[in-house]
Amino acid sequence: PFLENVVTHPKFLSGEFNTNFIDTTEELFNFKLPRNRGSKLLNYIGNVTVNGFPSVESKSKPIFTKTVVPSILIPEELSGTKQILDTQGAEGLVTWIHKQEDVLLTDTTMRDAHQSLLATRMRTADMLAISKQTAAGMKDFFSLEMWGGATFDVAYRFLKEDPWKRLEQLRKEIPNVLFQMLLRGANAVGYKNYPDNVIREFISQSAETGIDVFRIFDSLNWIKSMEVSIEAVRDAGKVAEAAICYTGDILNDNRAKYTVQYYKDMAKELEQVGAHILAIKDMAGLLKPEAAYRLISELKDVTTLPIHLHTHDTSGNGIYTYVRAIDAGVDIIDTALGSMSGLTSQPSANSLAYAISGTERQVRVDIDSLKSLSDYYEEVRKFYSEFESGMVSPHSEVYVHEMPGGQYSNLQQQAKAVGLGARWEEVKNMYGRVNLMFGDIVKVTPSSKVVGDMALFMVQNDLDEQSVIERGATLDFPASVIELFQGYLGQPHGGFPEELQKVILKEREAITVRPGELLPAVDFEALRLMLEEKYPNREITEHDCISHALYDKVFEDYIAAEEQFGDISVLDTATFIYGLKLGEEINVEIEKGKTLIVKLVSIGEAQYDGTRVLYFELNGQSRELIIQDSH
Ligand code: 3PY
Ligand code: ZN
Repeated sequence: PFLENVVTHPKFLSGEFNTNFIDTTEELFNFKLPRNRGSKLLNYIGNVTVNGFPSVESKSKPIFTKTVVPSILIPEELSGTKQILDTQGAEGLVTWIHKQEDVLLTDTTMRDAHQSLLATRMRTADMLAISKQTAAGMKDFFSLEMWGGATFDVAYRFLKEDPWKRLEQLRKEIPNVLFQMLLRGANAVGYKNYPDNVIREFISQSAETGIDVFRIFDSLNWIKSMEVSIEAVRDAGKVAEAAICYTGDILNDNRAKYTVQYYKDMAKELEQVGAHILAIKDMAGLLKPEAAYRLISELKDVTTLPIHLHTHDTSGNGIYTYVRAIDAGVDIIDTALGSMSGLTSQPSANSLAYAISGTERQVRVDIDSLKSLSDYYEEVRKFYSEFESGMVSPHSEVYVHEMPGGQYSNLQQQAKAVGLGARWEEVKNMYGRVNLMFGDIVKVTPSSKVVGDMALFMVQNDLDEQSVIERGATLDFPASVIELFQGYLGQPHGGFPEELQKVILKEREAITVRPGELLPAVDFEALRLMLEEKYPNREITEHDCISHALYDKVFEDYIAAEEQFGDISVLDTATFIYGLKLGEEINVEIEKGKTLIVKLVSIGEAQYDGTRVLYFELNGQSRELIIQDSH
């Protein structure tokens, strides 16, 4: 740092210095910033080494193979669907989609795949490392779903990184393929309805920062809750992809609540309210192959919108479903890279490409690139193995419990956290029963979370359908359950079961209007002033304001972590999750050209006050750190 201070000093650069330049220039000895950053980083490493990472049980750091970024040729000029949207607008893009004979693909590796397999824990660094290769290797893809859903709050909450930065950084590296996000309509990227101006502001900033295609859904399929979002996306000049959430089984006459006609009516209405593309969002993977053929064929009769199909491979029937959807004329489908596919994630792009090769409709993939990209993620996935659900083969019982793929590993973490890890089978079973108690509702975030909360509550308290009603007056139902039955997430198809609603609400009133009509607008100017006052050392951005409006506590905890540890996104993932082993040395590039060499030398015995002394070497200098052991 000293030499650096010298050679970057204006006096040195100007050449106007003499032999006492060093002695008389005090600021050359000002190393505070890097030293401070180093200490913060050591503080994080020391903490995670001693206390572990939330919900990671393994005590010792496994040995990982170094990830290898594949050598995919990166052309100077890359042009793809992004350029079509940018030059021809959403309508132009839709016309282009209609002209394609091939089936178009959306890759979900950076969003739904890790949300569904790894409890959403994949860090930006692991995506960014392969972003240029992604731009080249997937240049013919329709889009990359890389944002939204649970990635937004998990980034702040557990990864201690800013989701907006992820979007900015990836956008810079991948200029050619449309970026797609999952937007929960009036629930944005959260678990509750927000005021309309928050939704508008969030969409406008997402569009500005790099999102092109917004897949908008409502967790109860209530179109009223989707309209503000659809309009805001259109206003931003982006693509409004409105989704029908698929539940039940259109081929089963005993599940008569959600029929083909129900979905057709919904499709027509979504077209009327301004959708550019129609998505079928099969979040749990319940759409059986022949049902897919029938549903898409019949939807094509009532709408001219391109159809984009999303499924999860939990049952193992995903590729079969896609093949039948392709037969029926589906326009776009969602896949993940091989090593991040299958089980609760999307079906594999690599497998699908082989499955349909030689048939009439093709997918435009460079199979060698897909293989290389997949190989990279095969190694990356191992860093996050502690967040895997333990599912190792297809689970056909998903047709019974109907749990969304994106919820599976997350609810399992939640069950562990409340001490129900060993009763996971019971929780899953209860999940299906709660759905029926609730009147067979659409289950997708956040309604799926409510069903999950109720299932955990019932298992924990040894309740069943009958005892909930009988003992209801004395039960403290989870807040999310009360809010659902109050109508704060909107209205389900067919209404709420009345008897249960009374039991849950007790004296509380329920609403039937759109919650957004009642919620007061957020005053963003006042919010900015409040944040500026609270964090005088931080330059408050528009992104900070909207994030605070969505998640005040999560955002403030993130800022606190950032103040305590600095920017920990620079750490490699193995160290981020497991800390350092005794004697281990790592290089951390804290910014371009600035590397810290960190070595853990010793960990002292726990003291009477629960602290331990850790010795590190930081760039060769000994550093002592006192860490509170919270075990
Ligand atoms: C989400 O909203 O996060 C989902 O993935 C729903 O399927
Ligand atoms: Zn999904």
